[in-house]
Amino acid sequence: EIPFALIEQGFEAFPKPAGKKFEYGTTGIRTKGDTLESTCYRLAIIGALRSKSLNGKLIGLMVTASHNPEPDNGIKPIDSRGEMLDVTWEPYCTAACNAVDAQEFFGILKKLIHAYKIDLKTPAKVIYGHDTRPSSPMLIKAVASGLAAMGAQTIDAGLKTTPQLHYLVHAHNTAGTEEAYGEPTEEGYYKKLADAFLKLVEGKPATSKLTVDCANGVGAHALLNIQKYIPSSALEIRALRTAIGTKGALNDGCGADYVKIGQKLPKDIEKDGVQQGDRMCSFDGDADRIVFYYLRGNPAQKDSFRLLDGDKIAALATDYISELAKKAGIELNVGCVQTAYANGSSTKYLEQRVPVTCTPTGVKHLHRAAEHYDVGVYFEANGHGTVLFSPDALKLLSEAKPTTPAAEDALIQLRNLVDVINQTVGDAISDMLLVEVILRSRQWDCEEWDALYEELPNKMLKVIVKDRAAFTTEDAERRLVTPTGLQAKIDEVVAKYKDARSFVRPSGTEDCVRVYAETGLAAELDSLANNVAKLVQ
Ligand code: 16G
Ligand code: ZN
Repeated sequence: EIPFALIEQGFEAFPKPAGKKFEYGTTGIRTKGDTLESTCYRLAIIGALRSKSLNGKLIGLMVTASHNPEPDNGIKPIDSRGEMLDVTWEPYCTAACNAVDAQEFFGILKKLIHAYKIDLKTPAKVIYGHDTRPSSPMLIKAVASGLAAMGAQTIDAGLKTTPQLHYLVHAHNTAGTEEAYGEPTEEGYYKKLADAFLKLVEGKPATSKLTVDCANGVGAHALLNIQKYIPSSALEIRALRTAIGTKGALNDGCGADYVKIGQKLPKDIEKDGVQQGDRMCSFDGDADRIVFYYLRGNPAQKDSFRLLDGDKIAALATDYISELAKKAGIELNVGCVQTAYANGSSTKYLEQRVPVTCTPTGVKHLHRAAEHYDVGVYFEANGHGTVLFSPDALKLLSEAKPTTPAAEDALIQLRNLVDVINQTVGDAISDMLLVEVILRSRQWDCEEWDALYEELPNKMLKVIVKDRAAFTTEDAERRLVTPTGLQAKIDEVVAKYKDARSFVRPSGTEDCVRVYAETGLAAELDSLANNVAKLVQ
């Protein structure tokens, strides 16, 4: 039986803001933090049911709004293998969060229980964590209350990066099995990554120091901690924007999103003595994204800023892994997954080397597509991504019997790469180490990496519209289906520019529509972007 009476108490204690409509978006439900208590309470109950439906496996609930402004927050359920929640559950989540009274809410729960044949006697087990936002403690209370009403067994993971919570879910559920992913603790996470990293860079001369912008978020905490396991002789890190406790600082003028969208340095970073050639990177607010950058040539010049985004990381990783596999004498089908935001030059570069798939925006889509390859490298241009090794690939790697020392060395590198890469989701800390390993191994700095290909000039605009739901897309978001006739008009505009590409899609995380534009001629970029944006308004 479902404890309706108990649930109803919390339902009334965490009332839904009148008139507010919630929607399960790209990564769960995300909006202003002070409107989310009812949602957190209700998703906790659904989370408990999800765990029951998976035979009592641990599932996760992460309270975060990633790169969004500090007053925003969100809640993201994590499935039992550390991946995003099964998409067929999303409509139930949306409906549950919008239910106007307890009766409607119970009706939705009953439907869910029926649809997934959930045995209510199965125990539920849920782990929850949060980032550094001021609204997090209040929302965590609502989560805990929902789980208590369901009698779920809980683990309060406290302050965590999003990828750490994904790691913990997967590590808990595989503990003691053949696929054990790692010790299911935060320390275990640091140890696993650090051990693999140290093995990978052993004997390779250290390059220059790495400057890290932690977005004044939880990434600062994780970076500080992993440095306990990675001595500065192995990786010298200069951590900036680490003010976790400072009100209003999170993602403000810093972080991966600020750098990527603005194609510029974090605000005022010159004052920290950043110099030409310094290798720098930025995390986002929950440390599941990373972009790198440096200043090339005269720092006073506007175009000296050079971004090495998710696309460049994908190119770097794809080449490296393909080479290692070849050296190790192992047949691995390495493939790459991108979204429409991937720079045209990166797609061209990758397509000359490996199969490339394009999916809609959002990790859940990329992740699933990457599972179709032996080694699936997936990165969004914004810096969210990872590399997945399939069970078959892992088997090949563990059983291979290399015949030469060079092949053996390559094989060992590949095995350690699997461990340094967070296999559950994109992870700024893990991706940072991956990039450092590859650069070290090639004895490259940013300039050599940057030279893989030259990006086409590109730009993203945010357009506020009356109803973003009126915008629907097809072909992995590259074309609009509705509003009717709009795509034809966009095509007409784009045709007027050389080597141009542009598309329009509704944001899955903000109330706006995004316009992406890319052209062969930098001087025409603003004109293209503005003309497409005009069509949308
Ligand atoms: C979320 C997604 C990110 C995506 C972004 C797009 C995850 C974990 N995060 O942050 O991958 O690029 O949304 O936002 O899936 P948008 O729909 O507002 O453009
Ligand atoms: Zn994020």
